[in-house]
Amino acid sequence: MFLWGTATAAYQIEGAADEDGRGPSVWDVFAHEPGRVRDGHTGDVACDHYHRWPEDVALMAGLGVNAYRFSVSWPRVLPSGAGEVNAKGLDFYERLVDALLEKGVQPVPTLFHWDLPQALEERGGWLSRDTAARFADYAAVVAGRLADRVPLWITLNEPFVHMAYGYAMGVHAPGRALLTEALPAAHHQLLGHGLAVRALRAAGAREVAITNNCTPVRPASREEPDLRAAEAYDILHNRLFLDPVLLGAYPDLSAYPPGLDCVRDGDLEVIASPIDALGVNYYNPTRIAAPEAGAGLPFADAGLPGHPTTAFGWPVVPDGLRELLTGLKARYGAALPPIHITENGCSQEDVLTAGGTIEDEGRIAFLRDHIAAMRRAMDEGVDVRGYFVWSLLDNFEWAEGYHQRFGLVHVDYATLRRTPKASYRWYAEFVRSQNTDT
Ligand code: GBH
Repeated sequence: MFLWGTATAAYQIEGAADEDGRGPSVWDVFAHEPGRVRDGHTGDVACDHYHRWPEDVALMAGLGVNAYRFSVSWPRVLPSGAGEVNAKGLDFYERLVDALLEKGVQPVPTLFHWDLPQALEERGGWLSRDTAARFADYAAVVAGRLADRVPLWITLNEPFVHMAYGYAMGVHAPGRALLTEALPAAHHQLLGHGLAVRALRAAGAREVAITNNCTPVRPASREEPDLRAAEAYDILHNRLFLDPVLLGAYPDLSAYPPGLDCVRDGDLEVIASPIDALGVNYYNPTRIAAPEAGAGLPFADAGLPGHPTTAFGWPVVPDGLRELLTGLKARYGAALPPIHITENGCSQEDVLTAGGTIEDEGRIAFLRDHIAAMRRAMDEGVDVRGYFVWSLLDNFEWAEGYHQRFGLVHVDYATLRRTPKASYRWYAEFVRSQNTDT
């Protein structure tokens, strides 16, 4: 059964930041620091999904999707990251999972979508090797409760973005700007992934995956410096997070001291623990040029002109999804597991019309064209098993606060009222038209 779904993440929708024993995460702390998030927005309330989840499950039932990717808030389950389990936190996810299953929606939980418990950040966060072990313990706790009902687990969401935005550039929590010295945050996340795969299996998990955001990389020109920069970006963005998982080896990082001198004997075997699927989040291709002299990074983003853009300014290049998927197959061959597109979508400035509707025709075209591109890759032999729209709801878009709207459902943040957009009706009709076995 091909999974047609939607996706969300805990900090972006749940709110209820201080309720029922939840501990603080790095995002609570970061968002409350002045100047970090646009207009000082925080996830304190977000979409209030923690209270309104029955309404959100009903919205999914109305959509007719057969899968929902959400994330589990680590500090809701383990308020200080390790040790004492908060029963009310686990109960919340159990109620959600049961309600989804009752509506025929397969629950696909992601265990880490960037909201590290603050207590672990204070012990070094992902720069510390210990966090990897704590992640596996947490995975075991959640799977101990839910493994019998969950068909597919995702360990990490986009470890590249968490490393790059959170540890290298400091524009996401925990706000560190270490440039290439952020690389240990890659290794420790990947080690945490591998240890979690083993913990999940031991707890009886059915299928396990990791979600990476992958991007096709295009050099800005055929000149040698641009080609070299594009290769560096491909290594740091794509291969750093896929080669060790699928091939058991890191790409050559000797050009980025201190590189990965934190890797210990045996780590790569753990990281390469077999997975059942690969989650791929696709937004757009990236065009890369040589950096300016003295820049802290070995590449520069050259922008990708000549395409329409989303409200975020990201280029809309549907065929990039086909290019990405066929490129993964060419690179990894038999080592590439079946793929789920775990996120794809766009932000738009969706406004309520006087009649109370939202006519997001641009989003409909975006989804239709990307699904068609995915199909072309499948026709070229790529094994894709699922597609999840980002996102079910408008939500807290990290450093952009509530300014970017990605939802199939509009959220009025003053009243928290949900209004399905035209794209919701389009996706509902589309999903219904699909054979369950396509
Ligand atoms: C995902 O990250 C996250 O998983 C999710 O939480 C988030 O809400 C969603 O996407 C939307 O942002 O500079 O024009 O080349 C996406 C990571 C990183 C993808 C930046 C697009 C660059 C666009 N993104 N990237 S551009």
